[in-house]
Amino acid sequence: MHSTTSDMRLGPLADPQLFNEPLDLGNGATDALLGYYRSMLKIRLAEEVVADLYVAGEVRCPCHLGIGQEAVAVGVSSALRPTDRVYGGHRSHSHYLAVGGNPAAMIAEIFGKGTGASAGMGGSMHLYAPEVGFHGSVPIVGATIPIAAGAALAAKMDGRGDVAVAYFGDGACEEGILHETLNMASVMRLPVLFVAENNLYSSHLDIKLRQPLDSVARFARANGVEAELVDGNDVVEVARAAERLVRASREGRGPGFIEAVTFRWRGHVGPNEDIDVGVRRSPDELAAWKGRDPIGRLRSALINAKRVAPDSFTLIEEEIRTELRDAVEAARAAPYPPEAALLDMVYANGGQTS
Ligand SMILES: Cc1ncc(C[n+]2csc(CCOP(=O)(O)OP(=O)(O)O)c2C)c(N)n1
Repeated sequence: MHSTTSDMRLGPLADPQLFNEPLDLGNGATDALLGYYRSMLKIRLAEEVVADLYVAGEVRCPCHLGIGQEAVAVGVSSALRPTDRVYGGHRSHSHYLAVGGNPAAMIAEIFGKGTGASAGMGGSMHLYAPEVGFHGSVPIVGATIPIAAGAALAAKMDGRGDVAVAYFGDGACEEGILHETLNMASVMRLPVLFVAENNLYSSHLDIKLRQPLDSVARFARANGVEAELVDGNDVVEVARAAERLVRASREGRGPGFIEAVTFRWRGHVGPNEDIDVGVRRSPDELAAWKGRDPIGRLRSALINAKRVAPDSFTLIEEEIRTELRDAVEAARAAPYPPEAALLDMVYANGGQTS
């Protein structure tokens, strides 16, 4: 944890020259740490594949890549189980994959194929894998925050200790719905974890131009919701915070809020690094943030501590690349959904209007 309850600024966490060192692994089990590594690398490589497909003109679906932000979803997901109810937004490949969403279904969805996670009807911003606890992502910024609270109410009524999770960005914190939901979740002691990925930008606007203070955890504290400000590029730290807050929710102690400070390496949307269009994003800033690479920092720590032989990393990467290659081939070969099915998933009655 990097803050006290009175802090309202990110302070050193927003400085990309800091926190570049290998992670402090503490007494974390090597198997679990290697699991985080595998999961983060799968997300990274899957998004690189998507970016390449876009550049090649093979897919045309708008894709918001979260390359650089992988540790947030992987750390949070380490505290979750498949009966929990996770919701994302427009930049949710990592949220879907980290709970075990099938990469092949995600890639097929981006191709618009019938085998996709939403039967090819939604694309990158409408992922869905309820069998692993991912109950959907929606492109309307902030839209899934109250839905997660509703799912948390249902979980509370079910009484089995399940929790809901809402992922959103710092930009979504400027919408009234976050504040209304925090208030209600706090009053009703709902088992919901709010996860704000503060990547310092909303589209192309620096948070300093949008908010008087740059730490969004202040909104949680104003509503009596326990909040932790963490280095979002430190998967161990994110996992520790998630574990603590999720446990509290499961035990009936109400909602929690994680503010994970991170940075996306690519543009707001699309495959390019948008160093030229941001108000303040410069090549130097991006290069510095790449030095705070969540995957590289875990890998170095595991190697330095002699917990994992370097060969193991090669093997993991090969396995993931093979899985992704197969996923792309399957997506290419899959059929588009039939035109007659266009309205099947829009209305509860299958498109019948009378
Ligand atoms: C209600 C609504 N307003 C505006 C948009 C356009 N829009 C899409 S993403 C985005 C930026 C969101 O920023 P943030 O919440 O910080 O998430 P990030 O993109 O940084 O992951 C905006 C303004 C939208 N999709 N929905």
